[in-house]
Amino acid sequence: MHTLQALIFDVDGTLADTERDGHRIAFNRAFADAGLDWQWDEALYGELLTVTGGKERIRFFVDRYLPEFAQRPDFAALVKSLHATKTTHYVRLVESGALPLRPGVMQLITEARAAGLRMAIATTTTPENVTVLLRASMAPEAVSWFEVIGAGDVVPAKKPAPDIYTWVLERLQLPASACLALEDSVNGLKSSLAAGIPTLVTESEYTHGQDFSGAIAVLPDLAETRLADLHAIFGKNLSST
Ligand code: XBP
Ligand code: MG
Repeated sequence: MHTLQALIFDVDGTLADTERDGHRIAFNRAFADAGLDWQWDEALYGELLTVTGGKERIRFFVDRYLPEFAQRPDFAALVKSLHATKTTHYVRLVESGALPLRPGVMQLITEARAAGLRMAIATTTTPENVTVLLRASMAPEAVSWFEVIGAGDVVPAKKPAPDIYTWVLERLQLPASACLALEDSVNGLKSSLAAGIPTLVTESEYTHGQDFSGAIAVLPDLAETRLADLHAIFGKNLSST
């Protein structure tokens, strides 16, 4: 039995709604730069979000809609280069202030810091995307608030695999049951639960209505959630298991 010792945050959809107006736009700009007429509209992007990771998402799109394109001898290099350009566009978008934090996030993080609660990040997105978002939306030094940042390709199997959460837990040197994960998607929830971490879900624009069975709470956002509420939700879950 543990008291709550660390919060582990997902990034995309949890800290900020980054997908529709951030990642999606950046992918489309990278396709245009490469002279490709691919356009991921909002609905199509929702479908492509079933696969986490940008390079993985491009491959999934091609396999599904343009399978002959994947036969090109330079396909692997093209995916890599498209993704690098996409990251440049995404970083620029975040730096322009296009992606604010979701309601309640900053207040909760401020409270957690004041209380000395440990904080970490577990995400499938590229490390650069995380640092730029923290700096632009929280504070120039916000990266240092998070003891461990697990991101991108540090583990080969992305969410819903548990690997990124397990990687973070090892570095925090904490048991899963002493942590609370904050997630927004079914892929993220599967990942944190498979690592054994109690998880609170805040639904995001693309994940609303997904099956969040196994979460200890599902909320529309963190607007009304203070640190005391998280401790209460966490404690209630302990006593019921
Ligand atoms: C986030 C993602 C990411 C971004 C793209 O999932 O799926 O892949 O869409 O990031 P989660 P990159 O919130 O579950 O971690 O292009 O940098 O891979
Ligand atoms: Mg997410």
